[in-house]
Formats: sequence, C-alpha cells, structure tokens
Amino acid sequence: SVSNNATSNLKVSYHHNPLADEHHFGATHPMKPWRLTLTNQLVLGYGLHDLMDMYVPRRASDAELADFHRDDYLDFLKRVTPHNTDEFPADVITKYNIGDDCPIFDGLFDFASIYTGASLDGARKLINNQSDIAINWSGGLHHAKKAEASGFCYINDIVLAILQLLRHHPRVLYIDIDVHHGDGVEQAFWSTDRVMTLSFHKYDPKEFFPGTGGFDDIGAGNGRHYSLNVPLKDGIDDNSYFLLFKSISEAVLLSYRPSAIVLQCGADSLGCDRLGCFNLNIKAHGACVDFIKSFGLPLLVLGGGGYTPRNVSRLWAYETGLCLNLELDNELPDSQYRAWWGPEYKLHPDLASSKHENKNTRKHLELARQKVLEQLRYLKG
Ligand code: ZL4
Ligand code: CA
Ligand code: ZN
Repeated sequence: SVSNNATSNLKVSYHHNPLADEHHFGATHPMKPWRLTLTNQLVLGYGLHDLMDMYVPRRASDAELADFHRDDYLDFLKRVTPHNTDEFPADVITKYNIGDDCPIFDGLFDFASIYTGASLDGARKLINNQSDIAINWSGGLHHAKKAEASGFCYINDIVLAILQLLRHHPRVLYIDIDVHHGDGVEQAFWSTDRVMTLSFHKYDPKEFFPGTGGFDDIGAGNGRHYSLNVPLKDGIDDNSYFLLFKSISEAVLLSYRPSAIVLQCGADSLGCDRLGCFNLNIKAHGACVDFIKSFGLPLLVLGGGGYTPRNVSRLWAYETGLCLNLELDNELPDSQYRAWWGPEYKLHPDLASSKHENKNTRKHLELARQKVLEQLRYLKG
C-alpha cells in the first residue's frame, strides 16, 4: 500500500514507548494518550516500521528532567498521586497549577518521564548522526514551565530536547504549528539568541488559551527579536496557512541559519478538532512538515495537541510517511481498530468545517507576515 521513493536515503528514527498510551487524564478530559495507539496502528498498517529505526526509549532520568525543571516541582510530581493529593497544602496544588487542565492521575510522573525520554532519545540520535529525522509523537508538550504544569503539559520535553541539541548545535530553530501558542518553549529561551522560537496559533487574549503570542512578544535582552509569533484568527484554510507558513519559515531559515530544527506538529490545528478552530486538512498540515524537511537539516519531529483521535492518528501516520518521502495510499490499512476511522476509512477525509468561518482577512495575513519579517532585519551576525 506504499510506493517507495528509491531516491530516499534519509535515516528516519521513530521513538515511542507504548506504555505512554495507557495513561488516562480522566474520563472526559480532552487529552487522550490512546490516540498514540491509533497512530501506531496506522504506522504499522502502512508498513512504515520496516523503513525506520524503531526505538523504545528509556524514561528520562531525574537528572535529565532537572536540566530545566526545578527540584521542588519534580519532587512534587514524583510523590503526588490521586490518593494522596489531599495531603498536600492547597497553596502547593495551586502553585504548581494542578486542576482541571492538569489533573493528578495515576502514573503521571511515569507518563511525563516516558514521553520526555522519547524526545531526548530522538535528540541524541540526531546529535550522533544516527538519524536525519527523529520522530516522537508522544512529545511536544509545549506549555510546561520550569516549576508549573500548564495546558495538559507537566514536563517540557521540547525545552529539554533543545537543551541537548544546544550542546552540539550553535543555533536551534523551534517551529510550532499546534493551534495553541508554544508559550513554555518561548519563555524558556526568551532571553537567548541560540534558540529562535516561531509559533503559529489562534490568538485571542481573552478567549483562547494561553492568551500570549501576540505580535509584540519578541523576546528580551540577547533574545530580543528571537521569539517570533504569528497570531491568527478562527477558520484559517489550507492555502492561506501554507502560503503564510512557507514564506515566513523560509525567511526565518535563511536569516537565522540554524543547524538543527525542532518541529512541534500539534494536530489540533486540523479542521474538526474538538478544541481547535482552524480549518486545515491533513495535506496542508503535512505540506508544512514537508517544507521544513526540504531544508535537509537535522530534524526532531514532535506531536503535541490533537483532540479528535481518529484525525490525530491519520495526520501523524501521514507525516511519518512524508518523513520517509512516501505518499500513503488514501485507503486505510486494515487493523483491529479499523472502526475508529469509519464510515469513510480514508486517510484524507474533508476536514474543512463550516463551524469555523475564516476570520483571517488578507490584510491580517499580510500584516502577520510583515511583522515577522520586520523582526528578522534586527538579527545579529
Ligand atoms: C478540560 O471536560 O482554556 C479538562 C479542559 C477536564 C473534564 C472535567 C472538568 C470540566 C476542556 C478543557 C471542567 C473543565 C474546565 N475536563 C477547564 C482556562 C480554562 C480553565 C480550565 O494542545 N477549564 C483554561 C488548555 C485550555 C483553558 C488547552 C492545550 C494543550 C496543547 C498541547 C491546552 N485551558 C478553561 C477550561 C474537560 C475539559 C474540557 C480545555 N482546556 C479546553 N481548552 C483548555 O497546546 C498539548
Ligand atoms: Ca503553535
Ligand atoms: Zn494545542
């Protein structure tokens, strides 16, 4: 069911520990780690595992997590369980931002160290030149702060992976196409020019989480002009998004000249997402990944949001194929989970929904492009 492109000689590695999939945030919580099981079913069903190096990474160690996170926060995450939460003072629970978005569930610390271990493993394979593209769909949890959970994220695997890459790479570019602003990564590298962060997201400070990521969030000190944001409105469609993405990311790559790239591929920017409000189809989202891949730099590909599991799995299987230079058959492979992709059983259902009208005027999109390109004029060296 796949047509192999014989010119492809990229080494692609896939980093996943299936124990991540078994965790539950709570019955009605939108974050469903079992979307990773659906993703793997499609990856296996399309036979992609035969074309990549498949790794089951170890958990991140305490020392690795402490490269970014504060010790007291890590100790808390390690000790707290649904059974002993009451024993912690209310101000501690509040301080670490535990609540409906970031609940305490069974195996929370295990979950966080598993997804983080996979991002670190991917970074190591890139550094050692054992891979050209390393994929971890369980990672990409961009909201976690140094000492605080946020937006379904507890440990910031992206920051930790970038810190590893910085040991060998002078400049790392971080690109985030999740529908939410990549605030945790931006904040971690706010005052350095060694990481440039670029996030595309829905922006409405009063109505949409996390409320940051306006044009004027540009970084500070040495990092001034090295945080880039593309605030968007509801309903953006395939063409507007891809053209904007292409022109901005190309200009950023040519000016910043990174030696490695981390790409957060949150699937909640697809149309019909339970939390998102964009109108992207799988091919347009994938075209962004493919465009970044075309620069031929070491690339760490991560997951992130995505709240309609059948479409998350379609997208990430498709993007795994793109990393391998494959265009997957629109007919989905057979699997024991097949019923999830009914009634059409296609890789590319039409996801553009009339639920979110396109509120992005040409004028707004042109302003967004101008604002970002303006920052690039100030870059040093
Ligand atoms: C839920 O149904 O906008 C959490 C969260 C839990 C189950 C039972 C509790 C019901 C939607 C969201 C009450 C939930 C109220 N349950 C949640 C300001 C908010 C305060 C919390 O993709 N309430 C906060 C976070 C965002 C807010 C988005 C995206 C992560 C990522 C990377 C994080 N928080 C309002 C919401 C539900 C829930 C239903 C929810 N939370 C939707 N959007 C948010 O960028 C992985
Ligand atoms: Ca984003
Ligand atoms: Zn998101």
